[in-house]
Amino acid sequence: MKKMRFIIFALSAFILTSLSAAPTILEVEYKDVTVDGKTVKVATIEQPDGTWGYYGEKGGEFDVIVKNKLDTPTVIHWHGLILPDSQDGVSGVTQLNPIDLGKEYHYKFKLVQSGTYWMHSHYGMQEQELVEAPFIITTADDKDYKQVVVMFQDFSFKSPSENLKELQSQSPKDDTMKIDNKAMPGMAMNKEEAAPDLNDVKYDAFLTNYHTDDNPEVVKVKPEEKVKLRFIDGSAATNYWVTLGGLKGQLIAVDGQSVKPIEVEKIQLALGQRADVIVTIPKEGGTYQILGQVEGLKAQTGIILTAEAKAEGFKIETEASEATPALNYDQDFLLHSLDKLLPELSTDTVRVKLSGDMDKYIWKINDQVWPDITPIKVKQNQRIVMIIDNETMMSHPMHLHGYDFKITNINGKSVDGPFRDTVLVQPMSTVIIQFDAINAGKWMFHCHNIYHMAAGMMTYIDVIGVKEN
Ligand SMILES: [Cu+2]
Repeated sequence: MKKMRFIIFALSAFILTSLSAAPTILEVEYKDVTVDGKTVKVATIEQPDGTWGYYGEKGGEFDVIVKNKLDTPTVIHWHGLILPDSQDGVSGVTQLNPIDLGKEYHYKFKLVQSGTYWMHSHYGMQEQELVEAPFIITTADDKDYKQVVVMFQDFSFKSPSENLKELQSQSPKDDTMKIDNKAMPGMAMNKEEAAPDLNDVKYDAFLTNYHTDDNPEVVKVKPEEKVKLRFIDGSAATNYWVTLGGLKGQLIAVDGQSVKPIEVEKIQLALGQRADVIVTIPKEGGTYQILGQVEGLKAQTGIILTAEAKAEGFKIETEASEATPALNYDQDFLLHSLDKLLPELSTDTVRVKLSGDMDKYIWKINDQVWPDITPIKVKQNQRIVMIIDNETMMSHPMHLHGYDFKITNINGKSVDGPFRDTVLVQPMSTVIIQFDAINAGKWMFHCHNIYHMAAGMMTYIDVIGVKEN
């Protein structure tokens, strides 16, 4: 009898664990969007029930099978996640091969963070083809808010390789041209005479959550409801100014990391970055356009929040009345992290120079061009102080895999800045970031502008494991 009871117990335990252990499926697949009356194929990452991306809880296990339903290989990177480098999804560096067409790959790691992250292809220039989705990790507090993801995307009818070819052929062919033309990207010149250079690619549209301005996503809200807007810049080469339709919001986190809340009506969001903003819908209800306006242009995209009963017929103007200025460092000066770096570590300083060769549209880190690089080697369990010098006329959203880093100095000014995984390094400027190199492994460090990355601006940091006694 005892034996029988044990068998039943063992069986039910087995059934329970196998139930809870069923991996989530994420399918990388094609999807249609209609832009200017033309319907074209882009890509997305969805669960079989249509959920876009992944939603998990802090402390839970990320146990996911990625199925490639595209007609090309792919590999998916979990942007901003702290994980073993074997799970980081970078083919040729941490994952031997990409996921071939029709094949799948099993990723597994513990969710030690919470907040707004995202996932995207780290294969070729597939981000421009919108192989991307949100990756949201909630905590118990999140039940107090209506959760709304707002991912900005840039869209081109041309393939990313056609766009890159155009950029390469537009480059100045001789030095005279370089000196005469102040607008040439990437050129070093005097700070006084230089205007920053924005937007290499001329896009056909800007989308939010795959929606165009004439058919925006409409989210129903209630009067007095608290809404957590989870902004993600999932664009391939576009930075945004985000506005809240006249609402005042509390900016509570950037790149998934909590900051001391500040009141905002407008925020800056660079490529790859995220921002969590809480807004409260007024008592009288109303309709609010939550917009991202492209840096340096009038073009805008966004979603609609409405408390109206009849939620139809909304449109977003494709252009604002005025062009925005370039992004700047103001926001990073205002933001302060709630977390601290570890106090007890010895430090190691790493210098990173960002430069460009505009004759050939080549972008470099420490004069090296991916894949011909020697990795930056550091020892595990040290505080890494990374001094990033941008010697070009374009800003570069520099992204480090597997770590959050703290911004500690901007152009010589010490700051108690936020933790981030992507920092927009402004033209002709210097930023110091610091991180505790706790996790050994190979961690990509690159510009998140897909064209700069494809044109060489990528390397990796090899955090070399130290054996514990
Ligand atoms: Cu760049």
